[in-house]
Amino acid sequence: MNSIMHYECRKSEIYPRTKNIKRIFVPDDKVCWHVQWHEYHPSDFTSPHILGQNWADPDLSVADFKPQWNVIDTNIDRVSECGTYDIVDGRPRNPVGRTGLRGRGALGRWGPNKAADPIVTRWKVIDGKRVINENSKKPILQFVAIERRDCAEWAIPGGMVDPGEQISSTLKREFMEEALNIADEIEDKREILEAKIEEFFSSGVEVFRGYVDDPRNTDNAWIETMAVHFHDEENKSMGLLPLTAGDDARNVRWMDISRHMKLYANHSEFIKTVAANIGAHW
Ligand code: RP5
Repeated sequence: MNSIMHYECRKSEIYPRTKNIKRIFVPDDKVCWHVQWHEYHPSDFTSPHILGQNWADPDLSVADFKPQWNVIDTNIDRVSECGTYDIVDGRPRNPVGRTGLRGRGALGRWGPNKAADPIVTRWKVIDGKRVINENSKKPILQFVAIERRDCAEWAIPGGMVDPGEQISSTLKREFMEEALNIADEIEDKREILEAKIEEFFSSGVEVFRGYVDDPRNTDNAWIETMAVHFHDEENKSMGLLPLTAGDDARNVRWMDISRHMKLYANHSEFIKTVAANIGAHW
């Protein structure tokens, strides 16, 4: 029995980034596949914008597309952190349960879609002193948050792992694209930034690995991530870099960490772990 639950994919009737693709409402007690629900016949939707993309799987009807499930399939990681997932009617089945929609939705891969989330933190400092929260008496930590262009929600600047890419590279690449807008920098400055990131990202602490409660998840495709924490204790490296939003981010900033943050998907759970690990205010 799987103890993970998903909520975000059941909150809204309309599928993200569509006008009229509707999910069936799935109550909590019907999420689990083992609970019988004979009337469950959700729509089947795969966004046209992913068809034919080289970063996405072909349709399962394509004759020479023969994915190997639950293994590293050539250079695509189709292994789930949730354990072995079932293949039903030729399609991977979401290991957490029903989502109210079949197909891949807006996700590129059938089954697990692997992402990486870099959590970059520094202490909040004013006039050279760490700011302490008066209730918890703990210092306030800040992390680099981006405002996602697709839904205007604040999030960790994560992204999808490219085929064959090391997760350590995805973490750096996504951070540089979304929080530093490295693509728009002139070559000299880009090289300096890359060197700084290389050094700063050389020591990270994994805080989460597994299923993301992402609103795009469907019955046949879902996001799994590895979230890694990188901390600038003395506010001397990353803490000083000017942030510039780029790529899928329309804004970027240092955000004070607390239980009141409203973040995309279940990103606040990852940040909560970071705060607990480091003894920061939550
Ligand atoms: C979330 O979506 C992951 O945790 C990651 O932050 C992000 C990856 O998707 P894109 O930002 O590439 O759309 O589920």
